[in-house]
Amino acid sequence: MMMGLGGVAVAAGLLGKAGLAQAAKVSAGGKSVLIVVDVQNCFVPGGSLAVKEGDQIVPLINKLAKGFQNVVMTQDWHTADHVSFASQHAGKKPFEAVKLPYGNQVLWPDHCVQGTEGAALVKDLDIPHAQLVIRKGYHRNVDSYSAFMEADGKTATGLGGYLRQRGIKRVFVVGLATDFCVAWTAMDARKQGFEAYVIEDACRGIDAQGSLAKSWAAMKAAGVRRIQSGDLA
Ligand code: VGL
Ligand code: ZN
Repeated sequence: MMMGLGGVAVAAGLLGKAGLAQAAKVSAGGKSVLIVVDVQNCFVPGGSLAVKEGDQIVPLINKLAKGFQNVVMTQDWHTADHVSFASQHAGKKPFEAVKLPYGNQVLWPDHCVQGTEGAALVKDLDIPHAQLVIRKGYHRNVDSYSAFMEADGKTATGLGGYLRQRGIKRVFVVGLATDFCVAWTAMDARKQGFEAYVIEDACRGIDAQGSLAKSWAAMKAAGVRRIQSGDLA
């Protein structure tokens, strides 16, 4: 049978529906947690590392959170002289990369410095039942995009143990930025044996040099499920 572009589109559509039907069966029950990643002033318009439309996801996240008994929030929480800041590397500009002992590190504008207004959670975030706020990236010499594991790949934040001890099996991730902290958190959730879902429309990406598409490919390969908020039961 010949299959033109139209056929491919239909097949893709069917696949999309199958994924949707499966996802719709997945509810945010007691064994699930919503992880709200880095919805902080620095990452929304007006902030030092602003993610385009980063503020627009806040009402949706508030609404989604009402459907979860278990909610964890994260805060990027750097020292003022953090190694991920371009300002700490002579001659380097934000969005360039350097090699560090643990691997490649993209350099960023100064952001989310411990105790500053920029590091505070966005004030319109309205999730009073959130149970844990996990801070990450507080070691001067190591970044931590993931809420589970620092960028050295061996220093745990403790979140995996916390979730396991509470009987959590399924992790839903929303927030900022899709291609960095959301992606790394979701992939590490898989590595630690959790089911992982990223709710795409409740995230926004930085998309530096194709990083958004790359991150979705990496997440797919890691077994992370890409869903939309409307796919939730
Ligand atoms: C993030 C870059 C640097 C994030 C944090 O939250 O995605 N991105 N620090
Ligand atoms: Zn950071």
